[in-house]
Amino acid sequence: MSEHIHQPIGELQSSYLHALVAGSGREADRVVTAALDLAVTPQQIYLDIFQPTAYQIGQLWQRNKVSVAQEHLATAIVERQMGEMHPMFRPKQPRSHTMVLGCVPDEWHRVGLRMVADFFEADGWDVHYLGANVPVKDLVGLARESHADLVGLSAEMIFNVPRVSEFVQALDQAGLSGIPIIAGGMPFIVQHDLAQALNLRGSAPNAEQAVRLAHEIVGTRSSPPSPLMLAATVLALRANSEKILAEALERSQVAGDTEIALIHAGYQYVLRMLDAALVAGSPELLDGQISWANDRQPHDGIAPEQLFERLIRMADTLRETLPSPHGAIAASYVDRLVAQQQVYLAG
Ligand code: B12
Repeated sequence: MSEHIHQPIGELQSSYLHALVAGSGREADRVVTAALDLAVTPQQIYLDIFQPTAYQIGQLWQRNKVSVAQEHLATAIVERQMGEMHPMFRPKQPRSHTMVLGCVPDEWHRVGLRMVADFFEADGWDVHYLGANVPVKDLVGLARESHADLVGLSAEMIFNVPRVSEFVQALDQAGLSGIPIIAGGMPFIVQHDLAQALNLRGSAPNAEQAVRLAHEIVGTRSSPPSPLMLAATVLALRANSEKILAEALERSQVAGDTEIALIHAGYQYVLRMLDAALVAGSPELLDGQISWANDRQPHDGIAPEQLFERLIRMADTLRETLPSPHGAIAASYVDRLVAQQQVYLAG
């Protein structure tokens, strides 16, 4: 680590380009590890290492200096690493906002949109990322079903700009014109007023600015869920408690956690506490549980690190098992415990 300590991000980026051109996933991993060791944030790794490198690979391909195979391999490495880094984009605070993200039909460049998705997740949004080449009617359908607060479209190729207009019209025809739409991709970077011309709420040249734009559009406050919504979340939690328990246990087993009876009892306890806190509409009600658990659980053979991992697993299970937005609301209560346990571990 010390030999890298003065290494500026530009140097890491050129090492990364070198690794990708050589098609070496292992070398690319070493660059990411070095960056993380230097406390470069995952967000900076995306924007200052992955994104410019992808652009350079494009230029090299354009000039016939790298082959299609090299470009495909490079992109596959970036996408693999993004998948591995995804847990680092864990939300710090929930927002109970939902967004749907998709590339327009015949748009195959999905890496940029996936970055946007991770940035929104870190910002606490409930994100539905659909990837490349999404049929207009299906994107509209999901926007309706998920009660999306925002839709984000990606169009990298100029010839796909008309598909953006088609989506705007389709959303309008479905009676959903109230859902704001933002977009991104090369045409929006080149032509700043394109979003306006297409009747969109805006565009952004990168994932960080996309989140900033979204805040301007839907507001920055993380408004707490209404009492009615909380009541519906409690019902969803109760109706799905067995499923949640089974899923969380399975995830624990897959992760190599073997003390199943103990974990089962622990998760049951968490769900009961969560139920109570949701009924009260008060995540603060759970706060004392963390110091209690850290005092008590070592006597049951459970280390603070294990508690941390298990809470994360429960939060993820809630988020992914309960229907939207109940998953996000319930998970946000457990996320609060995860954050407190993180502080406990650090201190
Ligand atoms: C990888 C790649 C591919 C891969 C994509 C695979 C995948 N899984 O995504 C494949 C092989 C499919 C491909 C195909 C093609 N490609 Co290509 N490709 C690239 C390359 C090298 C990298 C793309 C990338 O990953 N960029 C990195 C991301 C992070 O950057 P980004 O997309 O700009 O995203 C950021 C912002 O734009 C913004 N953003 C993006 N989406 C959104 C959405 C919202 C809502 C918001 C707010 C913001 C936002 O935020 C993102 C994150 O910060 C680019 C080079 C380049 N300049 O991008 C060429 C490039 C885009 N491709 C190009 C070409 C020509 C093609 C093909 C036509 C080639 C061919 N003959 O088949 C096809 C077209 C396919 C199609 N119909 O879509 C050209 C386009 C040139 C031009 N004048 O438009 C480029 C620029 C290469 C070049 N220099 O010549 N390509």
